[in-house]
Amino acid sequence: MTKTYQFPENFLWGGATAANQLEGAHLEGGKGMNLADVMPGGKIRFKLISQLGFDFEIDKNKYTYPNHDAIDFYHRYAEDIALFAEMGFKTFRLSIAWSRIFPNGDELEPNEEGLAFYDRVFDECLKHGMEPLVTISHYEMPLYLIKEYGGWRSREVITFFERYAVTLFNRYKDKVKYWLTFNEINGATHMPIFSLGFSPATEEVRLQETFQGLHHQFVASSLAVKACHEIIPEAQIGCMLLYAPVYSFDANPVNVLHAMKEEQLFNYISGDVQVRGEYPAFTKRYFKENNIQIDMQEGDLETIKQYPVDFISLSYYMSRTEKKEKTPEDMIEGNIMAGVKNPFLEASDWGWEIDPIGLRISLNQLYDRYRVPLFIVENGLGAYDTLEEDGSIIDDYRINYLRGHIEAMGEAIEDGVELMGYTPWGCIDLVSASTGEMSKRYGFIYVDKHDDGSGTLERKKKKSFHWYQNVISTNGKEL
Ligand code: BGP
Repeated sequence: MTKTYQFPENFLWGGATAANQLEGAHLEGGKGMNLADVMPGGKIRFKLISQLGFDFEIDKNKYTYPNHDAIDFYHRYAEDIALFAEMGFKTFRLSIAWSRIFPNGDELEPNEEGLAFYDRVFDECLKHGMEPLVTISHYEMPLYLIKEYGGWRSREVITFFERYAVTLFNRYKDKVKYWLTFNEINGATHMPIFSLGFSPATEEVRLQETFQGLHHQFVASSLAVKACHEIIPEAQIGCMLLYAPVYSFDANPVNVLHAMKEEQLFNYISGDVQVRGEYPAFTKRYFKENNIQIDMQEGDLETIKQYPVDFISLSYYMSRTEKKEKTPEDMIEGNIMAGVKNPFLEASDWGWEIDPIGLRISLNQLYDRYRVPLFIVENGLGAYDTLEEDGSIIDDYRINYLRGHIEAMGEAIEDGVELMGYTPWGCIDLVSASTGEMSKRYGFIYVDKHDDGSGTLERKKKKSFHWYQNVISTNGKEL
């Protein structure tokens, strides 16, 4: 007999997206250009994400820019939200494009047309009984802030971000009760350009500049938490971590220690600062040994201490395996967070190792360390889908992936973890962040749009649409 799992009565089932990956209409409604608008699609994208010294001075005629049109959610949001409602979503995670609200980023007054757009989107969600879960910043910093201020290198950006966040809280205080500050904030060490809006010029300055930029974001995030609690006392605001537990390749203590250090660096600095309100003890030695001197202003550490987040949200796609001495042949290819190949795991077509047990481990680790509620706001399988002649899409591989991860969540809840909800990534097919292409699909809803820009944009329900609908209506009892 298959086991059934007990999810809390008010569990927030839903799906997740980000503005730059689905809205399109990149120059409509008074929106300014942002980071995603200048990130080309295709193989070059993957290179640029992790490359040092990326300055956007590339030959623009050589590339495509799929984020410009994306899947046109800007005009089709009502149809899409109705489909989410049909699946039974209790919540819908989306982000606000900063440059729709402040086109350059440093203006004093917001763009009314941008604010009005999200009013319409939130009203549509609420009409269907769906709670909006809003990421304030998801890889879409206004380009002007990047070019004129150097992105999060600059301390001044804290003020602009705070103004932006306060504007959102005031405007949407009656509509939005769940907020997230920075998407995958800890990803900055692997994908600086996405998270920080700049990429350090050389290896020598990489760590110094990355942690300085992160420090600015930590302060900005705390100020957003403060403002959120003041303006919307009943709201909850969380941080967002890119979480991948780090396994040692074997039982050699040298490798175990190495994996532990990677785990500390990648998984715990951002969590400790935003939840415990302090830099973890190990950073003292790490910063010293790596010549990192964070320029802090008086009051920064107090601000961080005083305004921790209410909950932790995380993306979970894979685990990572590490050993101290490795050769290129040891590595798993295609993954942004390079690690060595784990012989026990299968990988997706993009080299992301599939590991549902790793999710249970992650949830236990996070809950043990922080004791605040957790929310999985991204998880899923990027895959090539085939549109059959009769118009159907039989995505059993996606169903199997999600089933395994939902079972792991059920186990973690039995372990004692407090889990608020689950919003699988890309609930409707959208532009991939790492490839900038459409062919890496995550959705329950297929969108007729292709890597070369062609397609009717028609939406079609995949097999997983009906499967997930049943998961939600049985509150996770039928998987
Ligand atoms: C996360 C990002 C998302 C998203 C997802 C899947 O890192 O927060 O924006 O795209 O990963 O990644 P990809 O689109 O590269 O498959």
